[in-house]
Amino acid sequence: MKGTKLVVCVNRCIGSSNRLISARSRGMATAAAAEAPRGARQSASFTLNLFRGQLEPTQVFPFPEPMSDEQRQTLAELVPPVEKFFQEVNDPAKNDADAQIEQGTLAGLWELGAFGLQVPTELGGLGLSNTQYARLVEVVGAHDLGVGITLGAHQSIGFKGILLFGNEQQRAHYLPRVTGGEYAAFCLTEPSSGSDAGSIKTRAVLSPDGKHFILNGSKIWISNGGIAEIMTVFAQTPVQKDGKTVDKVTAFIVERSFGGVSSGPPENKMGIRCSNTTEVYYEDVKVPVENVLGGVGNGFKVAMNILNNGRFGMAAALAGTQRAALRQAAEHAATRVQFGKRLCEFGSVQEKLARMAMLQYVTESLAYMVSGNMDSGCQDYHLEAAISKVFASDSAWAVVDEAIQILGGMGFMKATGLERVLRDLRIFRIFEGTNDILRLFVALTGIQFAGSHLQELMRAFKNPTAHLGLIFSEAGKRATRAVGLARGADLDPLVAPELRGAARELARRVLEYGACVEAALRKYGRGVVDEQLVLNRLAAGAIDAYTTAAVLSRASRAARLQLPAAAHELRLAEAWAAEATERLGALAAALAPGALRHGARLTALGADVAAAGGQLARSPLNL
Ligand code: MYA
Repeated sequence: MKGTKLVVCVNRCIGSSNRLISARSRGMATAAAAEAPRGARQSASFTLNLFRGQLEPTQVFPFPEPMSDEQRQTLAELVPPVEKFFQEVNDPAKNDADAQIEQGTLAGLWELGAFGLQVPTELGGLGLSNTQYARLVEVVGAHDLGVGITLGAHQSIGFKGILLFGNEQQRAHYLPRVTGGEYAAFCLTEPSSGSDAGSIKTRAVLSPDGKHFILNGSKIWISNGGIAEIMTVFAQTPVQKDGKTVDKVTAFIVERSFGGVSSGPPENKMGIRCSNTTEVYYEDVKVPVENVLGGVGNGFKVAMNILNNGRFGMAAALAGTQRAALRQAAEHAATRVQFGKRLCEFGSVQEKLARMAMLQYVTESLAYMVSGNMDSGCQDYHLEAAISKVFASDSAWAVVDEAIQILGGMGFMKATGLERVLRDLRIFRIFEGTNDILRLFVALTGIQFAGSHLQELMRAFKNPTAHLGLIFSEAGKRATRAVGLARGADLDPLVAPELRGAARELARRVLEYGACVEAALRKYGRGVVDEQLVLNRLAAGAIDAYTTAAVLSRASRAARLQLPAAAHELRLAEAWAAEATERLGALAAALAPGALRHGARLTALGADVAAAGGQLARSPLNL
């Protein structure tokens, strides 16, 4: 009976597309279900496996050490001049006030090679790995996020498609140019297409002679939009599918010099003011067919993979931002005297500093874990990269806000610089995939993965003699979980002795997490894609589990190598793990009917407010 019920719900659920929001999703789900792949996908991703209640340690333990001695040496030579440049040449306050970067600063950055960090040396770049790049980006993030976006929009997304998907000619033609002084931009977002990236309207149609695509449309909020000569542009193109002509997204390399490309004035923004953000218009732009990037009709995947590939950079930059803010707050707390004591002697200030240090430590651990995994050739890192972006941008906001709180009135003054950083930070929770969308993306992708494994189990039941191993292991897992005897994966050999308790707790919570996912699959079936409150809670759980594993791994490495701050790192990791696993322990209750009834109460209230166009309750004064 139990098995039958599971088959029904799994079949209902897993074939569904994980389209996130739009109404199109429901229509597409049926078609996708019919095409559901047979056989469950295997993955070494820590986060994907969480959704099956499985703690997969390979990408997390031991902490990645991807740099060769030579790479370490190169990095050691690069960091000091970049630090010096940002301390002595770049003026973040002036950049912010002028809403542009000083020409001398830009020239200096080109000179340093900062615009081509990961381009192979033979094509004019510095040829750095992701981990080396992360370290330099951390320096930029500690000093000037507006400059960071100019650099990042250029190389993290602007020409990244050419680096990742360009053919030999495209790479040879364009990469020397983007390292030699020509700016690049990534042009995806449109007035009616923000989070719903697949709904873009810009179109490109093949010319009658078949030599060009004729591109028409417009893009908004394009970083480097007014200065870029070379752009990765996404447009709908007609393609043949099952005998019909349908629109599919294609990526193009577009040069301003092709003609028909123009930009609006720089946007007047809350933060990252010195970075250039404009609209970009395309009017009958003739794009040579050779400039299709990644194949006609493959543009959506090209866009997603560029974004996946660059997200860890945001975590690295924001680890630097948090480190700098924490330093400022700690220095102030150590010197400012009130009520006859230094601020740092008050428990409430100590708690704030501790929390800020934990968030910075977690962010930094995520950045280097993802970059290290990518450098080791791992392909399945997109959920971890999304988590690193979400966690880093939420944490940086909290850390800089608390730094301002500790500095008090001083923190509110422009002279301290923190108000600028807070303004700069606000956009990080919005762009490169809003945190809200990325949380849904993590939850839905994970659920789909878990669903495919459950479906495989159900298939095994149809022919039990051929699949006894799978059936016994899964049945055993469920039975021990049901009677509370399951302990989860044994991480003892992988973590420092001081962290074994925390690691066992994590392993136990991961098992429970898998049970929560399975319960959601049983309860909602395919409808789970529309249960955003459930999805958000599952995403929060995945973030807690992954961040805990990351810090347990990093602190264990510190202990193993007897790093100077190892004892402190162990305590940071233990403290984070205690808080995060406690939240994980509360997940089942958060998904229980009572808690969800409260969620439903909130969604109903939200719908009322939206319908009324604001607060329904009048002022008690009724005036
Ligand atoms: S650039 C603009 C950023 N815009 C976005 O990020 C858009 C956000 N939207 C999306 O990501 C997608 O539309 C979502 C999917 C996720 C909502 N990896 O039906 P679907 C596959 C791989 O779910 P949708 C900016 O902000 C999926 O499996 N594959 O799609 C500049 C499916 O495949 P298949 C993925 O419901 C900021 C297919 O696609 C992914 O339409 C400047 C369709 O999926 C994925 N992630 O929505 C930053 N997602 O068909 C500067 C989906 O095979 C950089 N799929 O089943 C700063 C750097 C830091 C500083 C550096 C200093 C130097």
